[in-house]
Amino acid sequence: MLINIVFFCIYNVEFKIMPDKEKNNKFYRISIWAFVILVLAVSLFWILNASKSATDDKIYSPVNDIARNDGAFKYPSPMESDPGWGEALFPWHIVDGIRLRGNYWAYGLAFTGGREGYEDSCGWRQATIDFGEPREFNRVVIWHAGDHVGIPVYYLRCWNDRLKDWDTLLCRTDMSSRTTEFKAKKLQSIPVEDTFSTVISRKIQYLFNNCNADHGWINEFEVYHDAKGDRPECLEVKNGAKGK
Ligand SMILES: [Ca+2]
Repeated sequence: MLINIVFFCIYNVEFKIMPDKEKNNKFYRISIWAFVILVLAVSLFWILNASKSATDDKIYSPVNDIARNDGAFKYPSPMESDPGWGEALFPWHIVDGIRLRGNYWAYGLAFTGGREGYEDSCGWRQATIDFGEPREFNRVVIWHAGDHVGIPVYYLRCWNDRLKDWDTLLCRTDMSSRTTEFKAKKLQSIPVEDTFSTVISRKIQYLFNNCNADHGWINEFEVYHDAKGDRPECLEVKNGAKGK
């Protein structure tokens, strides 16, 4: 619009009274300046939007996510999780604090099996976070790669060090219906949130069965300890998960 106005003014004020050669030179100069202005405007728009995206907190896990590990520490560790499949076989990606795959196809932890029997028959699969020491927690948010939120049944379990076995925190069979709103938006990464009574444990495990489902693919595994009366509600409401 601005460029059009500039062209119009110059043409009407000066252009009509110039000789042909001077007109051509003027036209080329204006064209070059218009092109430069256009490039600068597009670049500025791109930079501003890139900057806005880079600072968008929704892309990253918050600092109170106790499972988050930027690679500087041995724990929390995701290495007890089942092996990944295909190109998305990186357990550390599920605790790196990045919720979205972005432009990287080979991102997150994808599991074997599933409806198509990738590399293995379908069945029970798990992702485990080992904190390295007992931690208090009462909420989990798992960010699933786009269309991998149709898992028919899953458990959240915590490690019981005294019994040397897993305690079941909850079992859910409604992941698909709870994520309808997110699926309709065709989001790259879809959160599934669960709340439960506060426990103290060294490990948390997401155990699921991928028969009659996509194979399962996690972008991020977040764990929180919300203080009483200080629980964020946005995801909880959207997912319809009231917890215990
Ligand atoms: Ca991640």
